[in-house]
Parts: sequence; structure tokens; C-alpha cells
Amino acid sequence: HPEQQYLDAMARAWYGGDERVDRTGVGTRSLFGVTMRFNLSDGTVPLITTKKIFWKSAIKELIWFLSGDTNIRPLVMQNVHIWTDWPLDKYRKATGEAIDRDAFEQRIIDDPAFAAEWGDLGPVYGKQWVDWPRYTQVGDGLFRREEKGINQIAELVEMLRTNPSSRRLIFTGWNVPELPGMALPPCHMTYQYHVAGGRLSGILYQRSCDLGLGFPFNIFEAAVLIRMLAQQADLEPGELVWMGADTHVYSNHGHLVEEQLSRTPRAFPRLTFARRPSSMFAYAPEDFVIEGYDPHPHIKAEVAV
Ligand code: UFP
Repeated sequence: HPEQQYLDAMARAWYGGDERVDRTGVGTRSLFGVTMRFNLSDGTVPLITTKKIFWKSAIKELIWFLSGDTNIRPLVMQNVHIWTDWPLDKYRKATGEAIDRDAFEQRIIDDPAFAAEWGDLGPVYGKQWVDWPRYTQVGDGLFRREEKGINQIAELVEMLRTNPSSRRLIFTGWNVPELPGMALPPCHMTYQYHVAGGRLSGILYQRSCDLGLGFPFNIFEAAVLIRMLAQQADLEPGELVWMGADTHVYSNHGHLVEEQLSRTPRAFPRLTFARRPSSMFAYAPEDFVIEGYDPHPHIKAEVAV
């Protein structure tokens, strides 16, 4: 079963990984350099079955990336909580207020000015994907930042349509000068595509991967992206290759590893689209139809901020 690649990585990291003190202070057990391959040509998508993944949140996150938004407000309003902990942590540290997560999210929803001040993550994924800053020289040593940046996704679709044999079918979130302003520098940082025999394959390079919480979302979204790009460029899906650099399990996720390794993976579900939206930026959550997802029960785990 293809999910076995994931379970093997978890086991190898947990039982034999390098024990490290990481940025968050939680501690991880790490592997460096892990590759996995998932066949998408049969219409399935790698949605982890050894615990229930809230895949609708992943779809909403992906649509949010493509919208270019970097504020958590639209996510929170759609009941998606995956990015709340970073602004919450920042707010608590800055104000000393012992606000709980629900109250913080409620303020983000109720008060747009509060959300603008405290809910923004800086120029993270979405900003770089569809609005990478563009500068024009206007004088000697003088540059103007153009109002509209570069839409890497739109350019990618155009290239897939007009020059599918290109070796430059890439988009990336790793904008070096803008990294300091981001709540989290991109983890799933570079995506490259390849067309062969009318099939679209993709590689995701992920510099840092939390196998317990991040990976199931990252791999599913990368697969869904290939399906969306294929739909937009009139291609069939091929294969997703995942390359992880620092691939780790947090020291407080042992229960995840043990429980998931005790479970038998089930068949991956199939993804179909309810319609063909007019562009990469016109998808709605209802357009994604997942059939045959029958996961084992959800397992709770703490996110390291
Ligand atoms: N992380 C992921 N996937 C993501 C994401 C974060 O696995 O999509 F945004 C994890 C990886 C790491 C932490 O455990 O978040 C980021 O920390 P650092 O920047 O120190 O690598």
C-alpha cells in the first residue's frame, strides 16, 4: 500500500532518527532526505487513512493560498484553525493577555481591524505564489515596487499549455529577502512539474516536515494541486514525488506513531471535480468530490509553534 511509505518514514524517524533540539523547543527525531512516490493516474489521491484527516480544511487552505491572502481571517471564518496558533502566540507574547484560542478566533471574526493587526502571517505562501513582488528600475539605484506582482501559478498554467516539455515548470514560496517577515518560512517550498505522454507529474520539495501533523496535509494538497493544474491544462494526472529534507516526528507525537503503526492502511479515496472552473483561481470547496474515504479514527496531537 502506498501509505506504507509514510508509515515507514514515521517508524524510521521515531525509532532511529537523530534526536534534536529544534527551534520550537519541543524536540524532534529526524531523518534527512526522504523520497516517496504516489501514483495519481488512477484518479486516487494520497489522503492518509491510518487516522482521519480533515481534508476539507486542506482544500480550504489550498484555495486560500491561491487567493493570495495571508490573513487567517478567511480561514477562521470557514472553521479552519490550522494557522491560528502562530498569530495567537504572537498576540499573547506582545500583550501578555492570557486569551484562549476560541476567544482569539472570535475576535478575529468579529473585528476586521483586529484581524488586520493580529491575524496576518506576513508574506507567506499565497503572497509569493500569486503576487511575488516585482520591481522596476526608475532611476539610478531607484526601484519602484509594482502594484501587481508576478502570478507564478498563472504563468505555470500558461507554460503547461504552451511549452509542456519545459524543464522550468516551477513555482516557489522561498523568497529570500521576504523570509524575515513571514510567521513561518515556507515548508513546502518548491513545486516542479513534468509532462510526459499527456500526463502531469509533480515533485514537491519540502525543506522541513512534521510527519505527524504537516505531512498528511502537504501531500494531499500537492496531489490536489496536480489534479487542478491537469484539469486546467487539459492533461491527465501522472505521479506525485515527495522529497523531504528535515523529516521529523515531534517528541510529543509518540502516541501518533504507535497508534498509526498499529493500524492497517485502507484504499486511498478518489478525487473528482464537480465542474471545470474557469481558472486556478475560481475553485470553490464544493468543486472537490472525495469518494471512498474510510479512515481510521482521528488522533489528537499538539502542534509545535
Ligand atoms: N510544517 C510542516 N508543513 C507545513 C508547515 C509547517 O510540516 O506545511 F507550514 C512544520 C515543519 C516544522 C515546522 O516542524 O512546521 C516549521 O518549523 P521550521 O520553520 O523551524 O522548520
